[in-house]
Amino acid sequence: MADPFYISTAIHYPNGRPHIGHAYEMIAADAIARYQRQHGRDVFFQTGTDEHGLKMVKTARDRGIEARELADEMSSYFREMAEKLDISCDRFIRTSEPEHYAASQAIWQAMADAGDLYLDRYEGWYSVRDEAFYEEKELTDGEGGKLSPQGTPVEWTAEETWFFKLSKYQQPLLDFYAANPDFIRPESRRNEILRFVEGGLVDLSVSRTSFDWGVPVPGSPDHVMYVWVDALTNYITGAGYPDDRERFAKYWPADIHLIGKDIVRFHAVYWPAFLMSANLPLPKQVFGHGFLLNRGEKMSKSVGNVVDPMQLAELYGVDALRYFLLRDVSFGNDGTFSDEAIVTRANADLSNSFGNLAQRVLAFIAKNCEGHVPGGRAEEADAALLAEVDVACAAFRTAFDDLALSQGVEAWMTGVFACNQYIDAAAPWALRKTDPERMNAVLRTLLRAIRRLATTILPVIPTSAGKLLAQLPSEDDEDFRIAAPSPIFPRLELQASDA
Ligand code: ME8
Repeated sequence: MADPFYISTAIHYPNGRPHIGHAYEMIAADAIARYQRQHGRDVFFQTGTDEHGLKMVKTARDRGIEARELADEMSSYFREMAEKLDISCDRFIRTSEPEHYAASQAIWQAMADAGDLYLDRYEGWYSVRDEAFYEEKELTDGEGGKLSPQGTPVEWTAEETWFFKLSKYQQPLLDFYAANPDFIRPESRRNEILRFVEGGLVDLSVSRTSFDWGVPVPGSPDHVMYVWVDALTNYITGAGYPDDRERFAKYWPADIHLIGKDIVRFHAVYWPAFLMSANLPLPKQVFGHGFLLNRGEKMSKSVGNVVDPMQLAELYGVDALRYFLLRDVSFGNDGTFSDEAIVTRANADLSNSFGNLAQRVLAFIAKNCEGHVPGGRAEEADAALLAEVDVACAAFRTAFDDLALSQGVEAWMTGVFACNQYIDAAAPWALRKTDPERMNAVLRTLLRAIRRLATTILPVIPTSAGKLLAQLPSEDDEDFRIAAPSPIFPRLELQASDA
């Protein structure tokens, strides 16, 4: 039976439309999921929307609608975006689903049974934008008042709430990080979390009474769960917790929680502590990717530089956008984007290099060989090229196994360059009259190389690599006929997006 592989993205707040950061995270997770599927893993890939909490309540109130209505409307845009960007998720979860309420109440009950929840009064700072509690020592003074470490405003809150005994898990967490050095990646995020936990953990307020848009706390009808408790639980809801034991045993613990760098604390501190308390296995890895910057600038509604990923996909094509994001952003670090950068990268790599290579070879065979190339006379250069392509494809796989996505794509390009050098040196068009036997071998070699390269890059650009593969013969097909190719990687012109 295939080895299971569970990957999740963060679930996104549907308090507004999706932005390019959301798209980036889904695309990265999708490339990993597709890659693992291609290599035989039984993949479960989950994404979705995080619909509770004060931020949703306040946004809905400002629009004069109910939180549920806001969630229904906005969640549908996230789902549409996932479809548009070819995100191959197996489940799009919404935290407003009844099944998720049941899972959240079950983990709550397990934490209560462990003696880790107690009722007390909370007084402290809360950031609605981050949906996070902060200690006084973490705050800085801003113009309009105190600011969280993320630079968002905080407000003083005081209410009766349930507390989770987070302090009890300080040492177990430190022991766990020490025993599992790859639990938090990349290294910089791991260090950040180690410092935070070593600094001491205070118990966490995990319920709210001032609004009712959330999962009801079992046995406490006036309380709803703190949004992060139910949000994090989405990962096990999707894996079948608590009732579908077979499914849960298969997919849990998750292999990768892919999230952005701003929410590593929730995933690498709170979540494992909740799971330890409920006596459930911990995820294998939390990977905190970097942030996308618009021409080097942080995106924000007030600056007005928030970019609609659907518009970019519309202007440049889904695969050009996917390719750019995975190739140009060093995975784990921040990265910057602009219309020019997308167009330059897609034209250089996809249109001029890979696309042009495939187009030249296929068009030549369709036109001059009636679509069919017999065996021909092989030379050393042919095996040398295929070996180079295989090295490039193996380097792609090694990098993808290690989540070094941009390095993987870069390594793949070395295979494309090798083909372009080979075709220029072998010049099959010149051989047509002088040495057709040799020409045939060269074309065959190129068909093989292009096929291997297209197969390797499928997880990154699934539609266009799929279209190309559909035009190529499989390696052992002797009856193939190549038709005049339709161009797959058009040259892009710079457009005026909002970026
Ligand atoms: O944090 N570049 O939701 P969210 C790259 N609901 N990634 C970005 C980004 C940017 N500019 N801006 C945001 C939440 N992200 C919670 C998660 S999970 C149980 C609950 C990433 O909609 C961000 O880091 O604010 C996060 O991983 C994801 O987008 C959703 O952010």
